Parts: sequence; structure tokens; C-alpha cells
Amino acid sequence: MITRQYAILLIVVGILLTACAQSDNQAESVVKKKPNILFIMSDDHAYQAISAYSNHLTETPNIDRIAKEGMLFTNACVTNSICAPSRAVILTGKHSHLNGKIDNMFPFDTTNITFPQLLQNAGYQTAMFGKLHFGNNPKGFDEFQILPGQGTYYNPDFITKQHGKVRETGYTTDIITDKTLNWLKTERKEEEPFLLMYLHKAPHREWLPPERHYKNFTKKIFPEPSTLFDDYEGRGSAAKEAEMNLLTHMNWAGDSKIRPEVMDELGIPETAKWDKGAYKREVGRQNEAQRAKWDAVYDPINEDFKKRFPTMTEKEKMQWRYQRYMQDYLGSIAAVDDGVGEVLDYLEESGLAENTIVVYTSDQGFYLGEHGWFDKRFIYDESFKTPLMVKWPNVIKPNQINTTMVQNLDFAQTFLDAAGVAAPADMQGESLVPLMKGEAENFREAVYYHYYEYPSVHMVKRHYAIVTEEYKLAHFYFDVDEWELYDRKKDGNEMKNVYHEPAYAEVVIELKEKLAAMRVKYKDSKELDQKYIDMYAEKMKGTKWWK
Ligand code: SGN
Ligand code: CA
Repeated sequence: MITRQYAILLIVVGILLTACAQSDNQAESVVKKKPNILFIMSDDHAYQAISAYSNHLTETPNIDRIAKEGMLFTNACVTNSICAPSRAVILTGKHSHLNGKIDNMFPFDTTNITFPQLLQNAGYQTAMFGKLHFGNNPKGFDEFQILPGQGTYYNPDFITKQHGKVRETGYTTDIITDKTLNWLKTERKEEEPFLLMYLHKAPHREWLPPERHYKNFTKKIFPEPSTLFDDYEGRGSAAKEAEMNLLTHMNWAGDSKIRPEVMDELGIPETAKWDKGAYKREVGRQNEAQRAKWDAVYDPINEDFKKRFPTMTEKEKMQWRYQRYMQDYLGSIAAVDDGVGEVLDYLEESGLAENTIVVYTSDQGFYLGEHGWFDKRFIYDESFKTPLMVKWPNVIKPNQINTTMVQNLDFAQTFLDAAGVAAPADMQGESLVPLMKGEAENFREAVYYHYYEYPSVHMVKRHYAIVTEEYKLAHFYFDVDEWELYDRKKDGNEMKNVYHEPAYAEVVIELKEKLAAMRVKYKDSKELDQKYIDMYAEKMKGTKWWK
């Protein structure tokens, strides 16, 4: 016979056990609730070429889905507008002068702690596919397949974690998409949250679209930017001396896809000494079948050019180049948009979308003929700002537009915050999660910028700067000592340096103080500027950049 006391004890134990089991279940569901993170980044994708921002150039319906279902950031920017340094800032949450990856030349210092390592330690399954451009392999990834260096548009090589170097046949953007989808479908573990980095090489120079898009895009005509014929008056020597002009610095063969033989026939010299080489490297990499399709479209363009070139004015050459540039650049983006659509579709079909943060961004912005330029590097808006949109169902409401100044510096802390993982104290960004929830006020007053790679390709001088919503104050240094100030509200195209205008004297004093304080806050200094000049000199000694 069970005594009454014993029966009560059993009931109490039963209740306690049930309560424990329930809280275990709750704990489990909390663990399960950690969001997946799909980080999509393309290379050199200008916000001017995303229809969520403006459709004056092209439509990107799939990329736009992310903005429609979530938040579009209209003032996202980078800390250093160049490829590998931007990626290093994203992974480490630290400015270039602290993570050490100041330019594209030096390999990334792998003793840096990156957010993927921290997520992996916290139980995330991690994978990376596409372009990294670090000079070494990424740490903190269960799986990676990355392009060596810049990669190529057709028949790319990949450095893989499992099988060493492999060569694939096909179009690189599509292959990176397939690898990403394949991992989601076959490698992803049900029981762990994931971090998936899906990193396109496109639309990086030399802009080779796939057949399905070059067939159409080569027939299109695009509106010219109002500053296409900028003469750089009213600005400092940096803009005047930069080598990014469509007419004078873009390659005829490599970039505009004029056959080297046609250049010879017309007596056109190479723009840069790798002009014809770049054509051979990219177009020349296609196999016979790919090349036949390519020639069917690009040969008639060459024939037409042969007829026109002898009588073309400089202005007409510039206009012709701009159209050719946009056709290939935007055609390459159309393939990125296709890939993004496929991956978003799969997230929906598989039910993963519900608990997945999806980010679309670029490693920096790009000039699409504004100021007569291509490329990036400068603090002027087209390359300083970068596209950014994020969807996170149940956290970010659909169709949000956020105008706050956010930076690529903020990603690491944002993802750690979303995953409930503590960020190291020396990371320098801010979590964007409060902004995404619509909770943050007084987020940030100004951002800091520092570009280093000079002298180098495109010859953009070293400069550091402070940017507020109203102003941009930049100091160009090393072989010059020049300041530029832009009134962002009055001069959106940044055509007039007002640094020397008496009306702005007060603004200059105030911003210089703030800039000095920012350099202290972020631990940048004259000593570090000099250290990086000395390192660069050592590395580049004897090259054409450093005699
Ligand atoms: C190559 C390009 C440059 C470009 C750099 C860096 N020339 O050198 O135009 O600025 O890469 O780009 S190319 O003719 O070889 O394509 S980055 O995106 O990697 O920073
Ligand atoms: Ca880039």
C-alpha cells in the first residue's frame, strides 16, 4: 500500500520533472530559434544599378524582393572603398588600420578574430562560396569554395576546402549560385543554424555577361549621367589625377570588347599595357561553344565600331564607351539577380525563409560614368555608399526605408547580436538590430573613412575623412596636403569643394575637431598613416608604382 505522504511526494516529483522537461523544451526551442544568416554580396555593384534604389538604368526584381520584404538602407557606406579591405572590415568588425588589411596588396592577417569563427564556435554551421580575395583561405568555415584572387567570368577555378583546386565549366555567377543551392539542399544540417556567405564575382571588371543576357543588353541604350563630361574643375588634384576616366583609362579590348586585331587595324594603341591581355584572359578563356555564341553577338559590334571609329569625335567616343560599359556591366548584374531569385525561391520552398536573415550588399559602390569615371576608391558618394537591404521575417517589417548612416563595419556586431553571441570588446561597429526593429534613435552622427592604396592602379590618392549627413570633409595626404569639403545638401553631385569658402570657415573648424576626435576614438593616427606608407613602400619597391 502506498502511504498518503508517499503519493504526495510522487505527485510533487512528477510535477517537477514535467516542469523541467518543459523548460528543457523551451531552452531547445530558444536554441533552435537562432536565426540563419544568408549574406549575399556582389563585387562592385553600384546602388545606381539596383531598381529598389532607382530603375533609371535597369531592373533587379529579385534583389528588390529583399527590400520589399524588409528594410532598404539608403545611406549605407563603407570605411575604405576597395575590395579586400572592405571584406576584412566586414569579417572583423574593425577599421582597416586595426585589422591590417589596408589595401588589395597584402594578405589578410588570419590572427584576426572574425564573426564567422565566433558563430561557428557558438554552434552555427558555416559555409562560403564565391569571391573572397584575401590571399589566403577563410577561417571559421565548415565548407568553402572560393575563387582564386579576382576569379574569372567563364570556366572558373575554385579553391575548395575538401578537394583542393578544381576547375568548373560554365558561367561563374551561375556556378556560385549552384554551389550555394547545392550546399543548402544537401549539406545543411537540420539541427544547426547556418551562416551562408554567397559572394559573387560579378559585376567586377571586365564585365562579361552570360549569353542569355548579352544578347539583350548589347541592344540597349542607357541614359547618361549628368556628370559624364566632368572636367574636375572646382576640386583638388586627387580627382584631376585619378586614372578612372572612361575615355582615357578604360581598356578598348579588355573592357569594351574590341578585338585586339580590330584595334591594330584601326591603329588604336592599348590604353594600359594589359589592355589586350585582359581580353585574352577573359574572353580568351571561353571554350569553343561559348566563344561561338559570344562572337555571334560581339563581332557585329566590332564591325559597326570599325565603320564609325574613324569619324568619331572625342565626345562620341566617350558616349560610345559609356553605352558599351553599361551593356556589359548591367548584363552581368542581371545574372546576379537571377541567382538571388533562385536562392530566395529555395528558402521559401524549403520553409527556411521564416527564420533566415537575408542581406544583400556589395563590397563597395562604383562609378557608372558619374564624373566620367568607372572604378571606386574615392569618398565621393557613388563609391563611398554601398547598396544594403535586409529581410528578417517577424523582426523587420516589410517595405521599410532606413536613412541612417550605417557602415560595413557594423555587420559583424549585427550578426553576433542576432545570434545572441557576445561581440568582442574591440570590434568598432554598432549592431544594426535595434535599427531593424525600429527601436534605435540617435544611432550615429558621423562616420570615419580611410583609403590607402596609392600609388597604384587608378591613382586615387590616400585620404581620410569624416562624413555627416550634411558634410563631407576629406584630407588627401602623402604626396599632397589638400582638404576638400562638400555640402551634401546643396551639392549632391559633389562638384564643388567649398573648403576655402569663407562661408564655411566655421564648419571646417568644427568638422576638423570632430575628425581628430574620431581618429582618437577609432585608434587611427599619424603614426599609423606613416607605418602603412612604409610597409607599402617596402612591398612595392622596384615595381612600376614605387621606383
Ligand atoms: C583590377 C582591376 C582594377 C580594379 C582592381 C581592384 N583592373 O586591378 O580596375 O580597381 O582590380 O578591384 S583589371 O583590368 O585587372 O580588371 S577590387 O574590386 O578587387 O578592389
Ligand atoms: Ca570590389
